[in-house]
Amino acid sequence: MTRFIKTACVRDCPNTCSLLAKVEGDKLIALTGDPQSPTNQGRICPKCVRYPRRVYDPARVIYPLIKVNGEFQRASWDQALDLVTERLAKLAQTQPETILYYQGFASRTALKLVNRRFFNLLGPTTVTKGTICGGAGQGAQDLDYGNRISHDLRDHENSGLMILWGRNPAVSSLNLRPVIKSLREKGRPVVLIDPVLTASAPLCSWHLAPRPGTDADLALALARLIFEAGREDKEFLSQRADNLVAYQEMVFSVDLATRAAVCDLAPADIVKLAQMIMERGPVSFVLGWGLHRWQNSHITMRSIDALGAVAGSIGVPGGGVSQGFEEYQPFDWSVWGDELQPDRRRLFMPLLGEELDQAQPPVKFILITAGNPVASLPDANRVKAALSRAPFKVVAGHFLDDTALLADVFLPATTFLEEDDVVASYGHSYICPINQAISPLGECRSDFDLFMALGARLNLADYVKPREEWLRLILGPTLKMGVSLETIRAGGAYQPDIPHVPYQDKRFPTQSGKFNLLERYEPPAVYDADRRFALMSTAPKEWLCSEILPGEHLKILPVTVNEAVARELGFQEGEEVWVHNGLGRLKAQVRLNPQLRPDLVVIPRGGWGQYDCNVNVLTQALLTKVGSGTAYYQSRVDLAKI
Ligand SMILES: Nc1nc2c(c(=O)[nH]1)N[C@H]1C(S)=C(S)[C@@H](COP(=O)(O)OP(=O)(O)OC[C@H]3O[C@@H](n4cnc5c(=O)[nH]c(N)nc54)[C@H](O)[C@@H]3O)O[C@H]1N2
Ligand SMILES: Nc1nc2c(c(=O)[nH]1)N[C@H]1C(S)=C(S)[C@@H](COP(=O)(O)OP(=O)(O)OC[C@H]3O[C@@H](n4cnc5c(=O)[nH]c(N)nc54)[C@H](O)[C@@H]3O)O[C@H]1N2
Ligand SMILES: [Mo]
Repeated sequence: MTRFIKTACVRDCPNTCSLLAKVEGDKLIALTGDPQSPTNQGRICPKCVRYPRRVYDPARVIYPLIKVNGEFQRASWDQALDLVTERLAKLAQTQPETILYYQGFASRTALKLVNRRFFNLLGPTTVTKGTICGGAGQGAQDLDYGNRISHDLRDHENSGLMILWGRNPAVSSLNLRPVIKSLREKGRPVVLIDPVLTASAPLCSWHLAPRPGTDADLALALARLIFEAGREDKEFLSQRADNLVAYQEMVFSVDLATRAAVCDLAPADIVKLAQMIMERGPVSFVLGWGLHRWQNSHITMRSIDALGAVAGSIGVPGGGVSQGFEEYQPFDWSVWGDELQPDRRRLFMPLLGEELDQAQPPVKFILITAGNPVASLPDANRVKAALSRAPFKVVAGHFLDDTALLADVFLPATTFLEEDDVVASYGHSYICPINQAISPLGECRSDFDLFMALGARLNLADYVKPREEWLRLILGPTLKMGVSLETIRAGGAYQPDIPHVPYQDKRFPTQSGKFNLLERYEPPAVYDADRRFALMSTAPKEWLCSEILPGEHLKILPVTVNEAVARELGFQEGEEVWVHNGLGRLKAQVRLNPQLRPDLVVIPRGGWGQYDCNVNVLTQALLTKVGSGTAYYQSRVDLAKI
């Protein structure tokens, strides 16, 4: 008998698509987009279409493994959990700070909140702080608005002009693509600002490719041109914004030619864009994660927020500077339990290698769920070495990826098709159900069941509760607003407290109640300036983060290079070269592109080191100055003949 079960994709992606799982007997046959979903409206991305292959891939590990003399051996859950709890219990009593919990970004569901609670109940264990995903944007926008809230996707339809800034919707934003199409059909321009010539460029009316990391200068130059034309939103700036004098001083302190030189754009192009902003409003600025991965990301993001204010975009239908949503917004964060351990040690996730090397007392036990830090964190060689040195590692996941290979105990996790849960999104405000479609494969267990089992073994009072009970506790704030769990399970519901158009009353949860204009410019931070190319290790179309099937890794990673530069260096199309810097080197195959900026190369992120496909052997572990994010795109490399 064929059944269709409503569920949603839980991976780190702004779309969080509602899905229909087609199931026959207990077998997942296919995933399709849920046509009743107001967000993806039946659409589905190629990665989700292929996901059933991931569920059933023969390389998926579906039994617990314990490493004996360097080799993994199949074990029972009891054996694995006995080993884990024996170690945990001993350290929790004597040196809880030597226990580290690392929670990755692969699954962003409601019930994941209980994972960290377990470690908080155990004592002052060590956890991570900072993020490898979107921290910089949230941190920067919180400074300007008091709280980052974006315009609903449906409101973008009201825009007169959309500016996609550091975002690659052809790859990462399935739900934005119909909006882009519809705006263009209505004759409203969509401008892309991205140093890289991406697959999104053909979807847009115009593509501007500034020097990487220099967008703040572009935003400030645009603001100056709008002021000079006397077309700024005077009412908002004078009544509802703070720091106007300092901001204007900063804007006028540098002329157009100088700013244009910083971002390596033609002054005439900046003038043209300024004219579009003045004539085509309301303007929606839609920011991507490419802007997050720089030490001075906050300056970029805040100067675009300020440009939005100058352009009259804030709190206006069809306007806004939209960057994302808080995916844990509908849930009760106190379940996380961090306030139980205010004085505990926290290691920066983006600097994990260095942090582990320097940790005193050293970390002795690491548990990793839903993450593959060796492939995903910057400075992979250091991360791998530091994790290897830690005496005992437990990894819960799906495959023997680079991180799992280092584990002493591997615990087989379910995929979202095998679980009941709820998920919200950082790209929209629709809460989606995760309804179990099939039984867990082999002996796989959800993280939830794993932590309940650990909690039971360690007698953690008040922690071991049925799934349903935890879900209702976590969803407390949403249930209180009148959305029932049953409604969510039946398909989903919008978060009632998130407006289509935020800040329409022009009141902000900042100290003064006003919008904060950026006061102080900082030039783009430079690292490794002597190396020739900026390394853009961006999201590829074919896979998501490091979720690649063992059989589907490329034989060799491509490195896209400007054609003229490659010729000057003596490289041919298809040639294998070393991409290198002070951190490491990677063999890659040259792809020539005549239109790419000459000062950068592009290599897709997510590949595994065990297949020589990990670009993060070349990325610097650098923190963003605001939001504790990761400045991946600030890394620089050279190319060399093999
Ligand atoms: N297919 C696929 N989809 C994905 C992912 C994936 O790996 N594969 N990853 C998911 C995740 S985890 C996330 S966080 C999102 C990310 O979604 P996106 O933000 O769309 O992805 P990125 O590739 O990180 O960056 C977007 C663009 O920013 C550009 N960029 C980099 N630096 C700058 C800069 O200084 N200025 C400007 N203007 N642009 C810059 C890059 O060239 C890139 O094309 O996508 C999600 N979706
Ligand atoms: N060079 C470079 N590197 C980057 C980026 C970049 O722009 N450039 N972007 C970064 C970004 S935005 C992100 S979000 C990160 C993502 O990096 P990570 O946080 O490492 O996440 P993933 O690679 O998606 O997943 C890792 C593993 O989690 C396991 N998993 C999936 N679901 C579950 C589950 O429910 N439970 C358990 N226990 N395991 C599960 C899967 O086996 C998967 O292999 O990568 C970052 N890395
Ligand atoms: Mo991400």
